Amino acid sequence: MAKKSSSESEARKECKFYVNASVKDFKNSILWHMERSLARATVRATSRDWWLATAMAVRDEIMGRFISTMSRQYKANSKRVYYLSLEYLMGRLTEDTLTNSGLMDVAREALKELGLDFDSIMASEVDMGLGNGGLGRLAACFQDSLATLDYPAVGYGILYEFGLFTQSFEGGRQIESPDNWLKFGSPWDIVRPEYTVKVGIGGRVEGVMSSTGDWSVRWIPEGELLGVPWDVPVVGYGAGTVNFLRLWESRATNELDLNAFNNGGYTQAVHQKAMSETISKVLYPNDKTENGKILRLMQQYFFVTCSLQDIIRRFKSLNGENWDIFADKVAIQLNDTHPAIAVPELMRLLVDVEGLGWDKSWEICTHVFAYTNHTLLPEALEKWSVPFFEKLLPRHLQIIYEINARWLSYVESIYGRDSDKIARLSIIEEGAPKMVRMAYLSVVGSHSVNGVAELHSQLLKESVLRDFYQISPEKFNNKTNGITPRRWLKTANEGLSDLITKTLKSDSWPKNLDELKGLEKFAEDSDFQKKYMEIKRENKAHLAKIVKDLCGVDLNPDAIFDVQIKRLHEYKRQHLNLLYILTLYRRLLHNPDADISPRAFIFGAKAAPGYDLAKNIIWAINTVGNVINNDARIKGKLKVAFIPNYNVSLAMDIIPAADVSEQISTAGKEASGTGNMKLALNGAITMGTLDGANVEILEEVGKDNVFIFGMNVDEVQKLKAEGYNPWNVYNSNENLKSALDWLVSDYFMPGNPTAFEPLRKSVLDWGDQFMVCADYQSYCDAQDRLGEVYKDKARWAKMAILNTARMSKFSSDRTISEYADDIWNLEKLPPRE
Ligand code: CR6
Repeated sequence: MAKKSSSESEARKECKFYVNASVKDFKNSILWHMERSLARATVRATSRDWWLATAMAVRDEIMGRFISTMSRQYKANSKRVYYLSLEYLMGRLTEDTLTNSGLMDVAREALKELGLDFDSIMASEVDMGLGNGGLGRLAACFQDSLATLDYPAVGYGILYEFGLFTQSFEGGRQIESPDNWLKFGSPWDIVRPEYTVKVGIGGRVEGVMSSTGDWSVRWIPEGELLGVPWDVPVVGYGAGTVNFLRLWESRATNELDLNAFNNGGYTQAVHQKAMSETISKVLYPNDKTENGKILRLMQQYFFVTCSLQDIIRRFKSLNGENWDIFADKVAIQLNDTHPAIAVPELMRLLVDVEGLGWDKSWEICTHVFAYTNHTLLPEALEKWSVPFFEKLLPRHLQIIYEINARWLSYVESIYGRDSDKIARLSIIEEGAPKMVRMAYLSVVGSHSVNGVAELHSQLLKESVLRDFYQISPEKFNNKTNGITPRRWLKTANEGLSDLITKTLKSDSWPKNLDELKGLEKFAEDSDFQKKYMEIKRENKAHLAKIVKDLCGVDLNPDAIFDVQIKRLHEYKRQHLNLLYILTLYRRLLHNPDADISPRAFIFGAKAAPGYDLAKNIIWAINTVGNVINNDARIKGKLKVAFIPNYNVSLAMDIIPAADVSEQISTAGKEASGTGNMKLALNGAITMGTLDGANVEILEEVGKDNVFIFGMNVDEVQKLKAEGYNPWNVYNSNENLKSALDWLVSDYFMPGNPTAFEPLRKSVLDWGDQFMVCADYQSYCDAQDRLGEVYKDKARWAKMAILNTARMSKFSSDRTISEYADDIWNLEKLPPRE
């Protein structure tokens, strides 16, 4: 890109790009790949062919930067951070690479000269959806920031053959189908067979005597498989640094076990091979963790041992056996407890394989590891049964017991023989069966424990990890999540990006988001307001087309686009939103001329396939929506669209078009949220509870520029303690009663009035765990207020602009800088050119 430069303004900072290509060269490169890589005549080329050829052309441009980054980092022997995450929700890679390498305008022009429409060509790329939601997308944003800030980093994970399932609706109900994203390969994955590693599984532990008479322990695995690494380049903004994700694929050790084959065991040999290759087959589709599935534990161990072996190989190739400096060269961040098995695995590799003593190895571990917690929900705190461990990882179980014994004797040295305390702090939970508490293992094995927003980090210390905090308060810290402005503003919202660049007379804001503060002074400028809202309207019109296409629903771009996009979960309370929709609908039926601002309620959400209530909520929203959308009496003032198969690419179309951002979780339940940040950055006004990062969004934008409602954490806890009874609210609130009763009448589901009984029961008979009834009235009031405020166009525009202007705190560059300074002690290694 490297748009017009410093001449425009003294204040304007140069934003350097390290790759350059002319439109002509780029076009030739596309044509070259079309012929030589794809063996296609241009007249026959499909959109997918054009996308592939374009991806290959831009890939060519960044490969040099990729190699120079690796050799720079190798030569400097600098410390690196290794991010261990079971999920990466990358979305499409081509557009992002074009943005970050500065070739977006070049590629656009090149395709235009070839007579092609850039957007529809780019749409041929299948999303890389190797994650469930916020946690996986955060990992993706972090990779972008690490590279942009020139930090030496590798992201480790699994190359799932099937990403998060594809969602469709049949009669309004969710249907899942496999996401075979790799079916035709990906131009972004580069295989590195030379770094293949071996992974043991099962078996037994043996004591062995060394030649010097020392007694040691050895794990004799029963089976073995291979981890084959695939690298995905991660281009930083400006392409000064190109890091990579290294994703492991599981393979059988031998193509086929020839012995078994010769002995007539052909099917057994094939079966074994298939088993080994099952490990990296599919991403588990629960956004809060899966407990109890042995394959899941195998996935965790598989990617952890592959990654640690890779880290040790790299360390040794540069530093030999100088283990004293291991922690000066290596920082490992555990993204939730999913990679917690890394603690005993690194101990095993150091003690059993490298022959280091226990104490020395433990010191290394606790200097290297840091753990991020992403949720307080009890059902999401991972525990693995001891018998599982015994079967799958017998040596690791021993090591965990040893870690625990030492840890508990330390606890005893502080508190004496307080058996209650000891039971509470033990890594092993007593019971039948005994369980390994992975969060405790992570805390004990790490030097840093962080939450993902101020409130969440505070609650961690007060609740789930309270006992640990009392013993080691210095470990605990907060790192409020962030999002990359490259993808979530520059790429997703080109109209607004161009306006910002012109207004600030600077194109360096994607790398220095604080510059957006410069927009504040235009918040009341009517000319700027007009331009800003015109872009919003264009984005809404664009989304309306997509919605028409995918849902068959007509949305009016002048209506309020009220958006709730996130996983479907009771704590996120999509059903509270639905109750307001029902309330509004009822109001309109009573008075079709009521002066309300027309609203389009837009949802995007996948429910975990086994989560029945979440699916019931989807069905209810679709069913109610269908009735509302076809009711001529309300004159189109209300529309409901549930966009199927919500994913990163759809988010990039929805977010720039949103007026309202629904962040309505029960206070204390949403650790942070990151959609809230993306939406506010794009000028959507938050309708939210005082939960997660909403609290910090409020601090940044000011109370006049967000709608806050409902109980705060203290009030939630107080009401719970007093004995909350949702029936009391129901019986005393006519509107709530009517909405809930209406839902289970013949009106929405003729002949099947009990279809949504589970939803209704969950907020009444079953105790309303997430306090939907308790917050109902406050939510409706806030929504009504919002509808009134929207009528004042200038006021609304000012609010939206101030949201954009005041979001800089939530750049993932800020988050990553804090991790680097406070946790990893990591230095940047920028290119010298
Ligand atoms: N579901 C939190 O719920 C947070 C992200 C990223 C979550 C969400 O509030 O923003 O992590 N937690 O930190 C887990 O997945 C366990 C999420 O994505």
